[in-house]
Amino acid sequence: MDKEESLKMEDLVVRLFEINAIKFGNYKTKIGLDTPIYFDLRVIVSCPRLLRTLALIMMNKIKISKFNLLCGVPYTALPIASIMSEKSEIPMVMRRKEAKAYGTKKLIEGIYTAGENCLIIEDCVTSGSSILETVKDLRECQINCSEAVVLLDREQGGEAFLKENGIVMHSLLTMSQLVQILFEKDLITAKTKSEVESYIALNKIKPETLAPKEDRLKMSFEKRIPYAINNGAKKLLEIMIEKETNLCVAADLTDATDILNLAEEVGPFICCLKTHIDIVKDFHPNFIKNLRSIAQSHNFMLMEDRKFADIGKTVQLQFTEGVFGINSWASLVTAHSLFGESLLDALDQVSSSDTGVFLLAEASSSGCLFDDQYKQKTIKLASKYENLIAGIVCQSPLFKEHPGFLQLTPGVQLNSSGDNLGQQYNSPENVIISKGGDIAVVGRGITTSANARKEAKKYKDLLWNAYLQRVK
Ligand code: 6AU
Repeated sequence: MDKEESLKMEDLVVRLFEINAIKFGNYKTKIGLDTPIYFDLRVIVSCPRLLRTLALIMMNKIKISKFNLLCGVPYTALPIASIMSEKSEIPMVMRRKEAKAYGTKKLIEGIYTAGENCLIIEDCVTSGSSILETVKDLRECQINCSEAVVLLDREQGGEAFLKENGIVMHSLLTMSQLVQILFEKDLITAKTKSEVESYIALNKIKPETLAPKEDRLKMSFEKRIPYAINNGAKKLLEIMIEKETNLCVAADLTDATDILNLAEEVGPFICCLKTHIDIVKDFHPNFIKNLRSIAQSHNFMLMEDRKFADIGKTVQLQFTEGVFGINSWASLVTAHSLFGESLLDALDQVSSSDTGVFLLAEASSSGCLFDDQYKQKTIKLASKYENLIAGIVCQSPLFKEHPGFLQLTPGVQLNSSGDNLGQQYNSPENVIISKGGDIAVVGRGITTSANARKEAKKYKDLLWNAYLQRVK
């Protein structure tokens, strides 16, 4: 046994500190929390002996022989799992972070059979959500996962959250123990130690905000309300539940009176009326006044489909100024993610606390340029702005694990598969059940029908029944 293999826990902590795997300052965790202590074990691949020591200590923490598979949570824990596998001769499986777009599309690589018991290996646990993501994919392959061994428990709720999801976590160290050791070894000051301790005490993650992150598609709208951080999304969900409707009508008419008449007709059956205010020929502030009063009497929200896409300053002006003064009446607006954080910061600065933004991640139009990377980046961006973002405009279930966001899906019609300008339509059932839509946007399917009221009722019933079937 060499020097590293015989390390005690406190020596291990010191070695990790020396290689800069433990940092103090202002950092962000993977799930976006600010933290005065950051644990980054990736560097350990540069210290093979220490890596081996850690793997051996982790192996001794549990009775490894009861498992017939090992799986490290990608990526940091993969080398630790590899060494544990080599030492114990228990085979390993690997979870892909993204399914391959080609070939087998497998999420779990390696040889396994249904019913095998797999030990999960992870470096550091904050909420436990990374472990659960891995477990979810393993469980989909009928691999049993009920225990995880981890180096560091940040004591922020991960253990309880994992327990709720049927996983017992064995940790080598808690964050409090870690700072205590560093303090005793004179590597950090009493001030730093107490900063970390008060951070731990104040930053517990509530398990109920994490537990159902599994699949919004299976959750009822009632269950999703607590996850909606944005007030616009919250209000929309409340209206949807009260009126039993997930229909949004696109009032793409050019005459103000026609829009008001349409709003009166479809009002009882919708949760939201969507406008393109710049196509209205006879726009007048009175029109907005009347539209708002109809919205109030039938209890639906107004969404301006402005699709903001510009530098922050211009977007602010487009939102608040000009003849339309959008921010004074539309509590929901759409925006492209193309201009990134600066656009959302700009909107945030001039939004009321009830404004909700729907971010475009995909379009219904044929040949549009959104690629997979752009879609994923859009979801990531939205997750950083949970206060502002009410949902995502898209055509597929891109964000199953965000129950607080609503999926708004346009391109819905019963009697047509498209128009002559690239629009593509799906049926109401398809949009809700297969494509993941929470709210369907129907424009010409209703506005060009002889009886908008009757048609809106028909779409409302079909869409709501599809939703009920989805969550059943
Ligand atoms: O049902 P339609 O085709 O008459 O109208 C669909 C409405 C229009 C589009 O501007 C809008 O939905 N839309 C959007 C939105 C809402 O942003 C995105 C998209 O990908 N496709 C789409 O049609 O008002």
